[in-house]
Amino acid sequence: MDFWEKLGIREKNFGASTGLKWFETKNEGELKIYSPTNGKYIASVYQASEEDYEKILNESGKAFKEWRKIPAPKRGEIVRQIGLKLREYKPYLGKLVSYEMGKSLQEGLGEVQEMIDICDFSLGQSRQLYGFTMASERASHRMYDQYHPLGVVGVITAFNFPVAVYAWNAMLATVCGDVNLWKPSSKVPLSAIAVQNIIGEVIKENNLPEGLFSLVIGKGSTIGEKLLNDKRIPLISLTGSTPVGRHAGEAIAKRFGRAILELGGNNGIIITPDADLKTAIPAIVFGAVGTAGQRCTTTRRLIIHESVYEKVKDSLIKAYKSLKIGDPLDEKNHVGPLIDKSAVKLFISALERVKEEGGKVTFGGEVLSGKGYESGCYIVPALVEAENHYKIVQEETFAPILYLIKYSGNVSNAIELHNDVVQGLSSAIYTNNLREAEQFLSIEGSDCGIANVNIGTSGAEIGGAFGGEKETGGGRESGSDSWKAYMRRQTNTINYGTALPLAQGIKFEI
Ligand code: UN1
Repeated sequence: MDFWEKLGIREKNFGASTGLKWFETKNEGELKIYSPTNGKYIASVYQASEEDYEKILNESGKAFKEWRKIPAPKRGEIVRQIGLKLREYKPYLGKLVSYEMGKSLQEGLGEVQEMIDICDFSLGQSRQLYGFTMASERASHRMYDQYHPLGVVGVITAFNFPVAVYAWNAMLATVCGDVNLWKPSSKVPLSAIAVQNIIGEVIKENNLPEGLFSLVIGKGSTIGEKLLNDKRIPLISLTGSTPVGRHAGEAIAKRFGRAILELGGNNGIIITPDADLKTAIPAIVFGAVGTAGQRCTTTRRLIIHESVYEKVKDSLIKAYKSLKIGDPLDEKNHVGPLIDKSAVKLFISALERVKEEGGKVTFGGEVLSGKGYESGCYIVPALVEAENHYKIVQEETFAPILYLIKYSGNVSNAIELHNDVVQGLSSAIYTNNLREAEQFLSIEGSDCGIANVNIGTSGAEIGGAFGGEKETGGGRESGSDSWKAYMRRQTNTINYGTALPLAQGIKFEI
């Protein structure tokens, strides 16, 4: 397979690196990676040891002391070069992401494009790490705030976005003067190794220090726990499920570390009587079955007005019937496999549970077998008629199950149902009625971190802040002013006068 050789993936790979240096530990177990697309073995990764982890942290600490002194625009230049390399490797890396994770080739390439875009964004940001100047209440005083680099940033990523989410964090952190330690999901470590190799070229060409970009592939129970509890890591950005995030958040809070948590979503789209179904239907289908329902932004609930319910349901059934399921590297297919067989089990058991609660599977739900489906990870995306209060509907099942939920009356009722879940990541409304749209975006509207009108819930651009409320964890990464989370803020007040006026008018004379 030429594409993974181009990316420096070998038959056996090591799991710990500080940049160009790789640690050659072999006794911590070997991860064997099979493609969910065809069940075929790809390559293996030796997991990192706790000793490797310590060595990495040592290097990172040293690298930070150097890197923080480099002017931010010069740090931006390094990120610009990473963006150029990614452009060069995009066809190969996109393909590897698709082959290792199982998302469509278009989406694999899209992930690499997100990396490129965040490099460009971060380059611009590198000249804009500014604070405010405030008017001091005291004469001859100047007050302002400034942002300083934070230190080692730990980036823990999930299997569903093997490369993009790392870049959202790492490229910003890099221009902010931080150094990165990446722990990718053990389900997709090869894509991470490929990225490490690509960045390695920039490290080499610029003679950058070891420890600026480190990678650790290892067990959650050892390496993961060390990261969470490590006082030398002031910020951890974690993408994962709500239970994982709850555990991580507690551990990080205990040591007063900072966390950017991007956890589960239970994203809904409201379809009002005024919705333009011509654009709504493809948006819903892409949102529900894209990445085989394994995005945190996947559309999971459709809250449909009763007057258009049957019409929407019929259109969706028709659209779902036309979906081509199969090898995601074959561009004619719309839906690839789930990540592994345990994900298939969760899909099946969620459908069982919704039936027990009174729901009706209107379409799909089968596990596919036979030619092309040998991996056992291919399923038919499901449409399920359900009610919002069902326990299973309240949960995030990481699979393509779309719950069709009926509402009556005005849009306030739909919003109430929409917000009645514990998660708060992404949301959307389809309507051509200005009042409904504005209400959805108002203080009485969606309680999510992302709220859209007439587009779906997934596929956010990197320019906006990404993340959500409630059990989604409250973190924001990527665009807007998310960069601030990767720096420490300092308020500075300078007295350039000859007197000592105190704030709040307090008199103190000696
Ligand atoms: C995720 O699923 O963790 O908005 C991230 C989207 C993508 C990112 C999803 N840009 O769907």
